[in-house]
Amino acid sequence: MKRNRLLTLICFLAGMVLSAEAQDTSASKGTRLSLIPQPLNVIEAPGSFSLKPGTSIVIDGGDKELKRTASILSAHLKSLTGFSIPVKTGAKGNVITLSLKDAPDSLEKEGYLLVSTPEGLTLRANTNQAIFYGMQTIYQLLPPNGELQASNQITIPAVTISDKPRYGWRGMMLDVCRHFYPVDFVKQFIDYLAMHKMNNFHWHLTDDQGWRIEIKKYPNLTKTGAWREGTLIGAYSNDQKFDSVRHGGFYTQDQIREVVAYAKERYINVVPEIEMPGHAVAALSSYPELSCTGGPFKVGKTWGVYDDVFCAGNEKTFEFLENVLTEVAELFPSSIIHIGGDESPKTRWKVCPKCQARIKAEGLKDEHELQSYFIKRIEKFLLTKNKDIIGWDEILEGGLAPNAAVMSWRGTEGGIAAAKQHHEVVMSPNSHLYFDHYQGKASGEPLAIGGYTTLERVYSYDPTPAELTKEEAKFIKGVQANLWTEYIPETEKVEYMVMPRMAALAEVAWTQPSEKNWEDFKRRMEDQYGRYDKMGINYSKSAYNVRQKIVIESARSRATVTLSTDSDQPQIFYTLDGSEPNTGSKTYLKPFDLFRTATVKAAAFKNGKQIGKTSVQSVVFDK
Ligand code: TNX
Repeated sequence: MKRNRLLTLICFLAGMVLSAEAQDTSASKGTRLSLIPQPLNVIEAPGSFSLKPGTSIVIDGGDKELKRTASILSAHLKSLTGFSIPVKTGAKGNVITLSLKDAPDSLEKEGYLLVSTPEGLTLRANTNQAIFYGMQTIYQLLPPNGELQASNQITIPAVTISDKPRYGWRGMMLDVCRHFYPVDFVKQFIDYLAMHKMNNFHWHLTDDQGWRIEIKKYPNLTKTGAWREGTLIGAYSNDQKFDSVRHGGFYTQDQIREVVAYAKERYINVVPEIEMPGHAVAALSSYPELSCTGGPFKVGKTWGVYDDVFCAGNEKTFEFLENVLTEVAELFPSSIIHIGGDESPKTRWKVCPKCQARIKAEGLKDEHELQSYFIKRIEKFLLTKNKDIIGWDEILEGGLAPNAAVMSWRGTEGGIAAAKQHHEVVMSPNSHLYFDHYQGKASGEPLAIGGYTTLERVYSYDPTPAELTKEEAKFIKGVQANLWTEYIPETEKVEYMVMPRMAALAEVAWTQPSEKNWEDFKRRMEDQYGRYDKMGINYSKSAYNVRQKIVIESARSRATVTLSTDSDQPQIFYTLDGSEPNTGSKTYLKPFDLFRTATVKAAAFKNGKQIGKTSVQSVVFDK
């Protein structure tokens, strides 16, 4: 009888998962929840589940991984409540149940079902990975502030959540070559991915300015290639100046294994990137015989694209790369390896006798086909190691390797072309997902490479291009953002550039378009900022900066000013006389008109305190 009731409930909930589009759960007024990414289906109910002394976590017996997840949950809840919530394999009373049994098939591999009632809280899924995601949701159901310790009870609102992700590849790339970050920070970065329900960490390990992975067979890669004698000061310009501070570092193979294991415990796959044939100056400084000219070379001190690349005519290049990739394939369990392929000038190849001989011998049309030959050969080798390849969209030029997946960065065209050819695609266009770009007006931001990618712009991105048919769209495996680190020397700045845009990315990657809602996202972000605060993350507060849109109508000698932010219902105050705005200044309620020269200074306030930077815009009326 009891079991029948359970089955009925499960069938009902399974139906709920499938009929997600019919429900409108987002932006529900009066909600007590602030979940990021927004789940597929949320039904709130009155009442709540209470964590109190005597509460326990019950798991299925015999599953070690489930036990580990339950212990993490237990430790987290203890840190909040002060009392212990033990993990058991059977208990009655006030319990949190984590179970891999009886979860609806419709949840697939990464979906979970969470039911919180005054009687208990139950989390079900088909895999431990999905239980882990459900646990992230439980964390977000807890009050985000620090007042928990005071009471002897914490409540979790009564709610039924059935959830699963939109895409199977939800990731972020971190470039550790332009600037090197210690292992502990890499782990922290992985923690950030995990809390946002992401599952791929793309680790950009080799580039012109540094080789960052120990390769036993080629010690010079890290003896020479991991260090540069200085770094460009300030922004890239024609008149470059360098500091003379030796910069570098690398990860030993033990450290790599440690990071991979750490990520695995958080259900994150680590995709290593070994760049070829371009972005290879650090490798060529270590082994100049692998170039077309023979060198010598120095590890890059400036940014951009270097002409010296691996020689495609030299058999030694392939021997070297195959040996490197053999060690890489052993270190990383990932079924896919990133081989770069971007920004590889053909300057040297055009005049290199060996490269030209190869073009002739292989019957290739030009240097683009030579690059295609290069990548195909590497793909063939990696298939012997049971690894597929993914490369930047330049690998389309001269013909895609038969099994290659494409990472579309120069907009979405490469991704669209690859999907049409039935190759798998990960979207990471620089138009929306380059977190090295400015997230606010440059004058109010630390130095960045360029661009203008606000929180709202990230949020607005849809990884599945409208141009694709339903069949072709299946090849869009997912989405990731990239953090290139030319201008990011410190880990604090990594956090600043990545957060909170990672929250918007998480929702782009996880949430179905029907459940996305920018207005509601801004509301939920207020609690997310609280979570970041508690974790001590140096996130950017640029979403609180006021944007000024000024539309000039010359015929009427009128300028209309619209003020906005990327935050929830900001209180905006402004002045027109050049003075600093404060809570006594004019309150912004709606767009207003100017008829004479003015300097608009505006800022957002919360509880009487300024929360964003003051934005300044002058409007000059000239007779
Ligand atoms: C292009 S995106 C690059 C990187 C730079 C980045 C800066 C890509 C595949 N290549 O080497 O760091 O632009 O935004």
